Amino acid sequence: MNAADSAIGFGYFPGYLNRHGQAALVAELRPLLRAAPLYQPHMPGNNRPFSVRMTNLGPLGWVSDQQGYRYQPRHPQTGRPWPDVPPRLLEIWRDVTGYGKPPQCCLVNWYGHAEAKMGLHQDRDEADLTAPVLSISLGDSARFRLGGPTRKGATRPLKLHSGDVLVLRGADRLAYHGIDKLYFGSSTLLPNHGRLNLTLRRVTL
Ligand code: MD3
Ligand code: FE
Repeated sequence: MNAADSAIGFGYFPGYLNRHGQAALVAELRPLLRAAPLYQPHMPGNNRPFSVRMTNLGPLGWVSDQQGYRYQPRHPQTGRPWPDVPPRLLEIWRDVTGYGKPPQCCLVNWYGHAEAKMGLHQDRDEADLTAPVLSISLGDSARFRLGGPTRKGATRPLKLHSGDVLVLRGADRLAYHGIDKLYFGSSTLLPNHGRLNLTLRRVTL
């Protein structure tokens, strides 16, 4: 499937990956998550821990700590460069976004317990806000909320299932969004349940 024609707004590709594709991707991710372990980030300012654990792939990883949000080339705990983005993910990026340049960051979010969520926020730590953002859901289903350009506006719920792909571009690139509910145990993809979300982004111009 090629989605380059949906040049603006948000694209939703339910079931983009079938069960086999999902399992193959998880198998590819396992050794990368051993090399760059999931860790618990903290909020800038109040230093509260995220309920989601994170790691990254690619030349630049998104991190959050008491100093702020930023992209950096190394894992904050191991000090090693992030593992490469696997070719299969670069292929999905090309296929779905049609964007000319490859992603520089694959943020891996791990929702490992029933209460894990992500509050309403914008993704705007990237210098290149014209590039699309692509998200892949694996494992348990979750309720995603997509709002508008301000925090106050109404939000639309969208239930994301394993294998679903979302692309945000154009005006929706700066839409407020979050995950307000995890349907823990709803998928059999991962042995101990939980949800993995992969978010691919361009960072620099
Ligand atoms: C809408 N992750 O990592 S992915 C994030 O499921 C993040 O873990 C959520 O929001 C998750 O920043 C949602 C869907 C998504 C990703 C990027 C977006 C939606 C977006 C960027 C702009 C607008
Ligand atoms: Fe986000």
